Amino acid sequence: NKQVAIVTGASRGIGKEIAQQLLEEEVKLTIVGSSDGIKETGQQLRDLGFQDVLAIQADISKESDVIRVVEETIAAYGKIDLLVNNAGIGFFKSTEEVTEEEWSRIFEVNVQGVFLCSKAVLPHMKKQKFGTIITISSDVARYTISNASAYVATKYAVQGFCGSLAQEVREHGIRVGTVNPGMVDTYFANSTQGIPEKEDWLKVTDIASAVVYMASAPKHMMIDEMILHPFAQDYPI
Ligand code: NJP
Repeated sequence: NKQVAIVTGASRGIGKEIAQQLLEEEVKLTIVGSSDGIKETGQQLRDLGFQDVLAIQADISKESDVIRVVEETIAAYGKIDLLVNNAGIGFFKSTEEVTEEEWSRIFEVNVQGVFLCSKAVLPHMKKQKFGTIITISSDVARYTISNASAYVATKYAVQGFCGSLAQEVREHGIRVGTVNPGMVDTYFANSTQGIPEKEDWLKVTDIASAVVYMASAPKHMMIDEMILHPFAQDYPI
């Protein structure tokens, strides 16, 4: 009886590695991305020999898209045991430079997306009295940084949402936790993965391993939060 998971934002970066590591654990998977790059990633994973990969192009900030993802997952695999809310966007600029559209969009994807995906899987997890929801938030939800007020605000919101949801659904056997990384070498905020400047940063494999550990914790154990930093990163404690 293989586990079934949905991973959002799996076209590239952290989400793609989470997808691969879950497949290595024999999890049946739906991967989600808003660009058609998600189809390519799905094909790459199948080319590695993983058969149970359903790649769906969907924008997690739109409820109709999210419902389609959940319906197609149920049609393919019959249940949902794990949701990994990984998709997220970010930009670094002064508060004065942030436009109203940029502010709205970052909240739509980072906060509303987490809400919509979590809401959509809950009935299926409640029915089987088991499920795990893991959200990739950020270490910036634990302190603050400059020139990222919009991004930081979304991650504080995510933290509040997940903590509250965790209490709400505990009686249904559903665990809700967050993985909060510092700087990770990905394509985040229009960056490029694998450039020499980011040699000391966390790697996508570090975050994916944390997610797999959290997801595979025995049912009697709850991991609320994992905070991971590059050893080289200076951060306030
Ligand atoms: O970023 P990136 P990461 N609907 O840009 C997808 C958090 N984090 O892996 O839509 C559905 O390489 C996009 O795919 P596509 C961060 O906040 C990071 O670093 O097809 N999917 C791509 O696969 C975020 O929550 C750092 O273009 C959507 C993926 O999201 C998570 O880590 C530090 C979407 C983004 O891949 C993963 O980000 C930290 C939508 N509307 C937290 N919009 C860090 N990298 O330093 C985007 O503390 N995607």
